[in-house]
Amino acid sequence: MSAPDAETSALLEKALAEGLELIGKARDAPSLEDARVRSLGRKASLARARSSLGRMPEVQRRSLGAIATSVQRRLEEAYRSRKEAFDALNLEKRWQEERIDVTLPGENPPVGGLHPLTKTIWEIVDIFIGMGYRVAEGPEVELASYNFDALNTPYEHPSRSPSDTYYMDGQDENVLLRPHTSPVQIRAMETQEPPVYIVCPGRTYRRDEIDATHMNTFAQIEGLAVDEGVTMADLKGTLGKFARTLFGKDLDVRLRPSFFPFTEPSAEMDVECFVCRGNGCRVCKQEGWIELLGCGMVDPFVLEWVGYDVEKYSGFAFGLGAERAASLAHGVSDLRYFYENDIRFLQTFRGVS
Ligand code: 2U9
Repeated sequence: MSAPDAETSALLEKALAEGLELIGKARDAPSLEDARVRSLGRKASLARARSSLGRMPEVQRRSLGAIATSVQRRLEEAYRSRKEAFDALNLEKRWQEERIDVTLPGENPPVGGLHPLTKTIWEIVDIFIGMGYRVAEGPEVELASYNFDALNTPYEHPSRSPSDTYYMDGQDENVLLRPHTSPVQIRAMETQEPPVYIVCPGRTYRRDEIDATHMNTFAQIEGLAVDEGVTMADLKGTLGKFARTLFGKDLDVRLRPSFFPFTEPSAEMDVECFVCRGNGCRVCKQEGWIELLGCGMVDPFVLEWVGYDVEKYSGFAFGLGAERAASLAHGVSDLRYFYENDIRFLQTFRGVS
């Protein structure tokens, strides 16, 4: 063996011994990678030995080349088996760290619900649907004629005053935010002949100082029944049935005379206090009765305005504030709670119908 052959052969032996030692000593994945670079990389002894092969005669190149290949294979094999061991170890570690108990109960995502006011409105509307009524809706921005003139409230009437109603700029007091849902009934009557049995829930607006019992934006539920031969007895029977369905089936109701421009006669309907049954308590302010709604027989002026035959048809109408109904039903002392969107308040109604 010539001198360069002996040198290369020694280099290969050294490459194998050092490589196996480096790989064997590696204690984790980074040090194994370091060992791989140092024993199998471009600057390793093995690579240097290989490069010297090119300068040798064919015979030596073949025999030393075979040795170099076998050194390379043994190093690669040593590297591979060590790497597999580390990978398995790493997998075990990750499995320990990332293991989850699929039998644990899941987290309940927060579930939304209907606003208490919406629930009350739907509950009230539902009672009337059960009695054969249909829901009618209309615009919140209305014409003064539908809000007032059609409802027997002429131009001089104080309820038209710009100071207590929201008029639209530049509309010469002809367009405003509706202060009641009554124009919805006017529009409904304009498009159909009796019989009319409708309930009209919706947002309404009045210029009011906000306090525990007043809002400038609130919700009303009004209703209208027009047919042949409708009387005050129908009004009392229908609205009494409604009040008892909402507050308690054995409760008494009473009508007290009142006044509205669009009904004649007009009345307020009280329901016996569902807390004290008429004895007097904090809820009914010692009255024994709770004021629930306003109502009356539709003034013939209103029926005539929409072109109905007042000799043939008569009707009754009613109106109530949704916030007041909801506050009574749920014992809420201040109407403002319904509009503050305080999640703590709203959450107390979860699941309550
Ligand atoms: C037409 C004819 C008549 C609707 C009526 C009331 C009595 C009433 C108030 C209750 C509390 C308004 O929200 S509130 O401030 N409403 O007392 N509303 S009769 O009468 C009508 C409606 C439409 C065509």
